[in-house]
This record gives sequence, C-alpha cells and structure tokens, in this order.
Amino acid sequence: MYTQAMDLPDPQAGTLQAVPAPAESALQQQFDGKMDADRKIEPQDWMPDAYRKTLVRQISQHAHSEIVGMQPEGNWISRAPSLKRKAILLAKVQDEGGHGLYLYSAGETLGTSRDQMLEGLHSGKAKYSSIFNYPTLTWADVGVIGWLVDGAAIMNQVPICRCSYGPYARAMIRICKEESFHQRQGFESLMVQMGGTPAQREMVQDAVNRWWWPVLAMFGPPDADSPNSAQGMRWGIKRISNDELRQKFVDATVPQARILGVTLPDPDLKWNEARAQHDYGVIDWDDFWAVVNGNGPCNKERLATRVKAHEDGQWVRDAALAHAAKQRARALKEAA
Ligand code: BYC
Repeated sequence: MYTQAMDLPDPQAGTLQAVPAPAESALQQQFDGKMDADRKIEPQDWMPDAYRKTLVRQISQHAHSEIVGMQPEGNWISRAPSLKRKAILLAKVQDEGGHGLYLYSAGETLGTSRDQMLEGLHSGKAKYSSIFNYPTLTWADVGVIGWLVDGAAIMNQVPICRCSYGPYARAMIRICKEESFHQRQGFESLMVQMGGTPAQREMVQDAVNRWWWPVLAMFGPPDADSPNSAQGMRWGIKRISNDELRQKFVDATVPQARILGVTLPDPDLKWNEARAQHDYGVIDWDDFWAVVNGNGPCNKERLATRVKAHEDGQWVRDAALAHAAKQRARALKEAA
C-alpha cells in the first residue's frame, strides 16, 4: 500500500511487467517481527492501518490535552502573587504549548494534518484529558496542578519514551524533562504555602481535596474496562497498564503528602504490608465518564476558549503564509 511498483522489462515475454510489491502478509510479518524484537517503527515504514489510526488518536489527544491544559493555569498568570511566581508560571504554560507543538508534529508524520487534528478537537469529536475540565479556584490550585497533575503526567509519560513509534517516543523525552521541572515547581510552591498562615495551609488542603480523585481518574479506566489496552500493549504503545501506573503514582505520592503536611482525602488509603503497596478507595467512574463525555464543570468553557483562540490567531497564520509566498517568489526571481 505504501510502496511503489517499478516497471521492468520481462526478458521472456519481451514486454513490460510490474515487479509486485511485497504482499500485505509479508509486510505484516516484518512489522510483527519488529514488534517482537522491540524495534522502532519510523514514518516511512509500512504499518497496519489500525496501528496508524491508534497512534493518531492517542498522539492527537495528547497534543490537545497539552494545549487545553494551558488554560486552567493560564488563568492565574495575571494574578500570580510575585514576579518570581509569575515568571515560573509563564514558562510552564509556554512549555505546555511547546509540548502540543512537538506532539502535533509527531502526529503529522503519520499522514494526518494539523488542521485535521484540530478540527477533531474543535468539533468535540476528539478527546483531551478529563483533568483540564476542573476549575482553578485559588492560587493553591496552581501548585497542586504542578505537584499532582504533572506528577501523574510524568508517571504516565515516562514509559511512552520507550513507545514503538519513533517520533512519539523521541518527542516524549524532552516533554518528560520539562514535566519534571513542572512537578518540582508545584511542590516547592506548596511547601512555601504550607509554611505560611493557617488560612494558606487550609487553601492548600482544600485544593488537594478537590484535585486528588480527578487526578487518580486521569490514568484512564480500570484495566478490565479499558478497551484499547490489550492492543496498545501488544503494539508497544502502552508499556504499563492504567491500574499499574495509578498504583505507582499513589505509592510515590503518599510520602510526598506527608512531607508537605497535607492529608489525602481518602479514608481507605493505607499501606498494605502483604502487597507492599497502598490500598486506596473506590474512584467515581460515573463522574469520570460524565467529564470525558463533555459534562464536566468546565468542558464548554475550555472548548469555547480554545476555538476562540484559534479563530483569533487566523491573521497570524495568514501572515505567515503570505510571508512564505513572498519569499518563494523572491527566490524564484533571483534564480531566474
Ligand atoms: N481523559 O482504553 P483506554 C499533561 C479515554 S497532558 C479523557 O484506557 P488508552 C499536562 C481513552 O482515550 C496529559 N479520556 O485508552 C498538560 C479512550 O477513549 P477513545 C495527557 C480518557 O488510549 C498541561 C477511553 O477513555 N496525557 O500532562 O489505551 C498541564 C478508554 O480508555 C482518559 C496523555 O494524553 C482521560 N483521563 O489509554 C499539565 C498521555 N483516560 O480514545 C499537564 C498519552 C482514558 O478510545 N495517552 N480516556 O475514544 C495515554 O497514555 C493513553 O491514551 C491513556 C488512555 C492512558 C490516557
């Protein structure tokens, strides 16, 4: 399908004959061999349509999450409590925009244009992470997003650095380094707030109470209800399951909460000696699906803001195209 047959003379018949492209089954075998050997697939390699489609789905949803994820924290840039916090927050939000751009570029290598991917987001057909449909009510929410949301993102994204599709895996390496700075700045900001007044400490605890459960749901449905997991694992796109990542996140976060001096809002959260892991309470999956399906507290606002930003940026895209056309025309004139 992605090869070109060449016409060569057939000495026997004395006529031109097409050299047949390798049969789809042979290409599939080569692809399966690469999967078994844990080798990378690159854009020019043959790949099954379903693999391509799955990657476009996941990479574009990931990119959408990054750019929609700029909004909850972006709302606080003008209200950051100091110049230092404002500079850190500006850098972080800009990083998220950059992550979106690397990811859209990775998606484009699969033959889907950025416009097509954005159309999916703007029309509501494509998903983005559930977590960005919750409001940021106080300054403490910004710290908690860094600590918990970026912390969860790192847990989920480090394994994607080893994903089977080369451009996605390579994009994730830089993204994870930047996410690590994001998590640290959130934790540090909360440490400072927890050393402040009782009202500041209460503000942090309130933010933790509101974000904890949505963050746990961010890892996706339980493995038993995750329709894409088995195939994603077989294809080396997903390396660690939703439930395993969630568990690793809980185990890593409990000691951090202790250092901060906040309580994680789960009466069932306790160390299980036999499993050498924490037990935790039941996640409200009805709430998760309501948010994923467009009915969270901020879904409509997030999408409307995104569409407006895209429309407001039309003149920039037009200007860039006009400039490129002018440069091309000048180069042609000089070459003539
Ligand atoms: N929200 O079979 P499953 C960031 C969907 S950005 C919404 O387990 P899969 C950051 C899922 O898409 C963080 N939908 O799917 C940015 C599927 O529906 P479709 C974003 C969700 O793909 C700014 C259905 O549920 N990270 O860190 O095997 C500031 C069944 O799920 C969610 C990524 O995108 C959700 N939370 O696994 C701060 C990472 N969870 O598509 C921070 C890359 C599940 O079949 N993505 N769904 O209609 C992944 O690792 C995987 O796609 C997922 C889901 C683990 C998310």
